[in-house]
Amino acid sequence: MSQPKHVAIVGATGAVGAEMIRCLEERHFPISQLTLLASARSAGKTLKFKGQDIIIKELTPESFEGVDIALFSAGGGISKEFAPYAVKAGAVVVDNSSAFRMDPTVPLVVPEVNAADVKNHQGIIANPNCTTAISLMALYPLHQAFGVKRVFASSYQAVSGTGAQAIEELARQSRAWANGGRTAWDDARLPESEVRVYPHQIAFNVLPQVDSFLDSGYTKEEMKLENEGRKIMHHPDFRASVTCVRVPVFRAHSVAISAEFEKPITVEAARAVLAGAPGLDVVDDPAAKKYPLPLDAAGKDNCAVGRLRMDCALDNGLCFWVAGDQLLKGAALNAVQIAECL
Ligand code: NAP
Ligand code: 3JN
Repeated sequence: MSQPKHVAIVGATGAVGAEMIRCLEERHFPISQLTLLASARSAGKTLKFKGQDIIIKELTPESFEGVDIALFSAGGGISKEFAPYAVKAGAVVVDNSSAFRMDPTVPLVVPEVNAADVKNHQGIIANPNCTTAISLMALYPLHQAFGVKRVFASSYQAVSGTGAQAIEELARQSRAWANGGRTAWDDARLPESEVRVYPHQIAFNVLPQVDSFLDSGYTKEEMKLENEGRKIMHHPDFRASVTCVRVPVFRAHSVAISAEFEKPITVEAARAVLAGAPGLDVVDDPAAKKYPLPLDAAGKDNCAVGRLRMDCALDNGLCFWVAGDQLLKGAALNAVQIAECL
């Protein structure tokens, strides 16, 4: 039985922070004290943990005295500035941002893939990008069996991936449309004043942009599967060409993947491998219209994979569709699982 820990959550009021509190509670993480940290805007407000009100404190360099494990989820800038204070105070940081992911001294971990890397930490362990984590839940077991060479993928990313303000944006735009007295089904454009978080209206639309563009034409988000996937799978030659798309879904990301493998693969052999993979459900009965849906994945710890079929354009290729709750496996749950490994 491990000693109860003093755990701090940085970004406790955010979409991910709220799920971290819930995961710690539901998984009975051994906690002696929970410190909730956010910006000055939230200081003094309370959040519930195990039925008790906990007062949120403003994040400062002194916030980490006596803290054993600090779960960071307040963006890369905050992680870069404050994680060193946490480490100096003796805490182990599990960071949700990209600030340290590609730092060779920082393990980047999906416990179902590379839990053993946790022990190499020097104070900071990074949580991968949500689309990467969800994709690897299905891709890694296939890689172990068949050796993945490269993937072509498109993501369908929920607005909660952008945080609390984007959830409100989709809800507000949907209400504005419904309350707008529209008579024609194709009259879906809302006034510019309704567009505040994304560069374009998200309700009744899809946006082929997640994060900012690089000189290559890909976005930063699109390169994470290749870069982070190489590190997590210990597979430096892995290649991924990805298009990330924001869709008007509240919660849970989906990814359509075409993967090319070294070894011959069949749908039956792939299904058998995926059926034995931890943290993954196979939902694949197209004749009965059963396949993974973000609505079904929302709120669930496990990711789901389906639509398995031979890829008709690749040698040794398999197409599949993965859905997973990006606030859970893509962020909070994965972070708490890493803390459990500690
Ligand atoms: P969010 O809902 O916008 O929440 C942001 C959190 O950061 C809030 O708790 C906020 O506190 C806090 N914060 C902002 N400025 C701060 C400051 N100066 N000092 C202390 N705390 C501050 O965002 P989110 O969706 O939870 O995501 C947070 C981060 O997690 C992202 O930036 C990303 O790096 C990572 N992440 C998110 C997802 C996802 O699916 N959403 C997935 C993977 C990784 P206040 O409420 O006081 O402003
Ligand atoms: O947009 C999404 O669906 C996921 C967003 C993730 C995110 C948002 C802001 C900054 C990240 C991330 O985890 O990769 C970051 C970051 O790079 O820290």
